[in-house]
Order: sequence, then C-alpha cells, then structure tokens
Amino acid sequence: MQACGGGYSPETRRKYYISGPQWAAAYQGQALFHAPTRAPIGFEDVIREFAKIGIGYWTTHDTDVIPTEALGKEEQANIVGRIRQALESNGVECSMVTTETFFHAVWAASPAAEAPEVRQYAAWRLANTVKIGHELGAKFAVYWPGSLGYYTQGAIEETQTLRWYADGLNAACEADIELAAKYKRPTLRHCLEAKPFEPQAEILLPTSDAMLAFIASGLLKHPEMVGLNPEYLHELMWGGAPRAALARALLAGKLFHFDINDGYRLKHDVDIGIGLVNPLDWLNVLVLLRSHNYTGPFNLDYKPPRTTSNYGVFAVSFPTAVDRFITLWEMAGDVIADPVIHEATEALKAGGGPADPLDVEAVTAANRELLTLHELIAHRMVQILLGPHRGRVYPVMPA
Ligand code: GLT
Ligand code: MN
Ligand code: MN
Repeated sequence: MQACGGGYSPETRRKYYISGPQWAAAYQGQALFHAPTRAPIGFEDVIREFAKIGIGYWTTHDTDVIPTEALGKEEQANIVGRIRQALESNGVECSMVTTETFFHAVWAASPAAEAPEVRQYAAWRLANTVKIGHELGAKFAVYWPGSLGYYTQGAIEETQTLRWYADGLNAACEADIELAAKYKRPTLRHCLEAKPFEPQAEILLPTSDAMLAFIASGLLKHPEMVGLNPEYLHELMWGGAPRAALARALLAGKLFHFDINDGYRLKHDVDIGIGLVNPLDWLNVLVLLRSHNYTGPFNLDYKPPRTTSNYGVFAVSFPTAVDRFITLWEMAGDVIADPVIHEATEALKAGGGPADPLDVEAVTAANRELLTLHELIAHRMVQILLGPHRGRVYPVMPA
C-alpha cells in the first residue's frame, strides 16, 4: 500500500487543484445490478480523510449531504453549518456543488419534464444548490442533466424539452446573480457535464460538443456564466477522443472544470482511477491542458472497486489516484520541456524547404518525413512514460 499510494506527501498533493467528490468516497459499490458493499459514510469522515491524504478540495451533490426532504428547511442550515465546521477544522475548501437531478423518483421524466410543477421544483432545487454553494465558498456549480432524454420515442418534443431545460439553468444563473450580490461574492461558474448513455435510452445532450451548441443556441440568458465540466470517460464512452473534445472546449473558452477518471471506449460508466487504462492518452491530455494554461479543478470522479473497504478507499484508492494524476502532470511538463520533441515539432512547422506551393509533387517530396516526425514524437512520449529503457538486457533467451 505504501508503494502504490504513498508517492507524494499530503503537502505536495495540496499544491494541485485536485478535488474529491463526497459521492465518490461515499460510493457504496451499488452500481447497476449490484448491491452495496460498503457501509455508509458521512461528510465529516470524508472531509477528514481527504485532508489526511492531502486532497485540499471537496465537492458534493445537495442530496449527498442533505436528505431530500430536508432541503430548504432548517435542517439544511444546520447541516451546512456542520459542513463549514468540518471544512474549516481540516483546512479543506468546498470547490463545487451540484444538484442531484437523476436519483429521486421526481426526476423520472427528467428535470425538464412536461409537468410545470416538476420544472418549478427543479428550478428551485438548482437555485437552492447555488445558495448552498455560496454558503460553503464554492466557485463552481455542475449540472449533469441525468434523465434528460427518453425511453420511448415521440412523446417528448426535443426542442421544447431543451427550452425547458434552459429555463432551469436560467433560473439558476439569475438566482446566482442575486445571491452573489447578497453574499458579496463573485457568481459561480456554471458547468454542464455530458454523458452519452445512462440513465435514459436516448439522451438529448449526449456530448460536450452538443452542450457547446446548446450554450451558444440563444436559449441561455447568461451564456457567459455557463461552460463545461467534461468527464474524461464520458467522451470515451461515445467513441470520441477526449483530448480533441477538450481542445474544442478550450477553443470555445468553455473548459471550466474537468472530471478525471478512466475506462473503456463504447462501454458503460465504469469510472476507473485515472491512468489505469489509458496512461498514454492521459499524458497527452495533460500536455494539452498544461500548454493552454488550464487552471480549473481536477475532480476525482471515480468509483473505488466494490470489494474495497472504507479503509481501502482512503488508504489505496484515493491516494493512488491522486499520485497517478500528479505523476502524469509532471511528466506532461517533461514532454513540454523535452528538447527532442521540441526539435521535431520545430522541424515539422518549418516544412520541407523551398518548394513551389503549387507543384504538388514538389510539396509532397519536400515533406516526405512529416509522419516520421509524428511517429518519433509518439515514441518519445512513450519513452518519457515508460522510462528510457536504453541498453537494458532482457533475459529472453537462456544463456
Ligand atoms: C453522476 C455522474 C457523474 C457526475 C455527477 C455530478 S453525478 O455520478 O455519473 O459523472 O459527475 O452530478
Ligand atoms: Mn462526472
Ligand atoms: Mn462517469
């Protein structure tokens, strides 16, 4: 356990903008078709354990910490007070809050259902979460729309449902503007999170790109307040390249927040620890984010394995995920500073020398080594990832 989860000191880990979700630490192993395997655990324990590990930021859904029936009541204020105390005494900050709009039966037809009372309740829930966010000092609010979609076709009119969904976000932004003035704080950054499948058969905003189009659709009253919280695995799930999805969000100025984990293409939402499946791709992702000075949080949205105990969650699962992230982040710095990659990149940009740009054969001949250099850069990155392995002797053949 020390070898795998003890790479960096808690002080070092706290230097990174890494946040730990309440729901990830308190996840009881109850994935679809699975009964819970772990005992429930509350925010006091989670915040204390995060602090010990060196995870300096904490994130939560409203109902991860406040029972649905208690929302907006006096009990909410009491719980928020206790959370503030737990954060303060452990030196942890709340960076993000999110509204659960997928678990309770009221969301069966999504937070943008036809019934006006469901939508009114949704708008109230979003505004209430924004309020909790201000009370806890959060900077971000995340929206995973959950069941915004359908099982059976034809009943839902997609354009109307999306208008209704926008109404909910508009209500959250308007409430935020008022609350921020009241609490003398900046407004939150509101971040949409896409997932291509689950928990509906068809999803109306299945990808980060769909959400970028939605933000720019004219339906939002404050599009400048709304950006993205892409999740690494959710982009893989539809078969996309996470790095390309992040690049498109960066170009749009909408990469506000990032959920980090790992998993497999075109499979369900397994939320495995970062770098355990696709370390090279992860290295590439972090090179992109470092090169573009991404300064937002890295939110550890992953699920510790089912048979892990609560002890294992904090002794192995979280520290290893944090340390894997830090190692890959630092390696990304090595890639950016690497003289070989630098030289190859410059050579690529310089082109193949003087050629008549209208002479296709001459241009092709002058750039014969373009893909050789691409390949060389890829080799170099793998070398940085795995170690140089120069001159190593392998006992393949018996002496
Ligand atoms: C849910 C989802 C996650 C989101 C959470 C935020 S809810 O667990 O699968 O990817 O980040 O609401
Ligand atoms: Mn997520
Ligand atoms: Mn996920």
